[in-house]
Amino acid sequence: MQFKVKSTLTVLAAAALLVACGKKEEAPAPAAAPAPAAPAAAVVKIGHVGPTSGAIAHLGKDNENGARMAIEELNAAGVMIDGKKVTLELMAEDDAADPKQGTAVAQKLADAKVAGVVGHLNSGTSIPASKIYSDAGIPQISPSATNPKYTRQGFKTTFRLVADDTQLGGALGKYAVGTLKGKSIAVIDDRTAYGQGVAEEFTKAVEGAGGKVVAKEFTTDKATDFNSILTTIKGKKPDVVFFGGMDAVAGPMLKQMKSLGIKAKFMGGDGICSTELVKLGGDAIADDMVFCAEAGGIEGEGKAGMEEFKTKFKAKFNADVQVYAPYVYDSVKIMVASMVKANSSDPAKYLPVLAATADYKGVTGPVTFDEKGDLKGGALTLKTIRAGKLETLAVIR
Ligand code: ABU
Repeated sequence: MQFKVKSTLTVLAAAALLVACGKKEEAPAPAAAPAPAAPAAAVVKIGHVGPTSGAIAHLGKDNENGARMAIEELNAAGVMIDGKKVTLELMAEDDAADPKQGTAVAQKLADAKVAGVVGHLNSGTSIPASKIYSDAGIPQISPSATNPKYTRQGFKTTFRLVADDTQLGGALGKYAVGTLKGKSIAVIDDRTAYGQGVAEEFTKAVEGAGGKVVAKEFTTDKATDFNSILTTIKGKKPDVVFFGGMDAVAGPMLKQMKSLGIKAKFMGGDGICSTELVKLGGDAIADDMVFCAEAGGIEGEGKAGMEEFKTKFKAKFNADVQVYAPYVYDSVKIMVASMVKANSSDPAKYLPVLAATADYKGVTGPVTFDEKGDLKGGALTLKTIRAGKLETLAVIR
């Protein structure tokens, strides 16, 4: 009522003023009340790091797409933290699989105050980066780094969603001797934290199972010519060649083995267990010649969820999953679930909740972290290539 009286008086005064000025115009409408300010959208930044340039860019992009898919799904569903709807923002960075670039990018993410980081893809980048995240108190989940050291540095911020090289090398070594009946085995590694580590674990397991390592050679993760080491190996007549390294090197190595007439079985860890290896190796890969293991595995009812993930991924990115996109997807979702449960995206507040993750139902299987931040009861999936496709042979626990 008070407002009405005031308005009426104001309008009359304005009309009188207009008459006095000799203008005949309608009285102006009362000014509209300002709209209430929309609450500022809370943005939670999540970092992802992988090599999206260089020889294994296909793996880095696969991982990054896993993060993108999780974040888009979470934003579409709506994430509420502390009574507010938050928008998750992906800060995707490229470390080119290079340890120096890895630490530079980790510092960039720490300076940007990301709430958490999923990555890096490689052990050689994840390990040095983990110190930077630990110093900044930022939780980090690697979906693919398998060198045991990564989670054995005493950092409370470091988590891993896959099995490690002790499991990978150990299982593959036993398989080489026990199932493939390898008697003389050659071992090559690429001198990276992953390649050298998994090759050492494989060697220990071969020798423990009574097999003989007849040659130990090394190359680099950037090499393309293996003629010299393969010629040395050929002279030792191995029935199995193990390579600790990634698919981008394994593909050309397989082609050169074929050119040199080396007929041995070829084995490797998760770094070669990709869709891309089939293309890179081409016709140098015969059926049941290549054996590798993914550092995770699902059985039974969980398989349907994984197939659904792969179908959605293909429809969205027009690409098949290489290896670790589902592990990245789960890592992002576990991190955000911890924020929601802690009712805070402040790393100091949600870190204890993340560490206490128990029986989270992911597309990669149930996730429980142990006291080091490792996956409890991690599985492996042993695979071979048949008719140009990766085929699962067994899930090993
Ligand atoms: N685990 C294979 C690829 C990543 C890494 O550990 O370097």
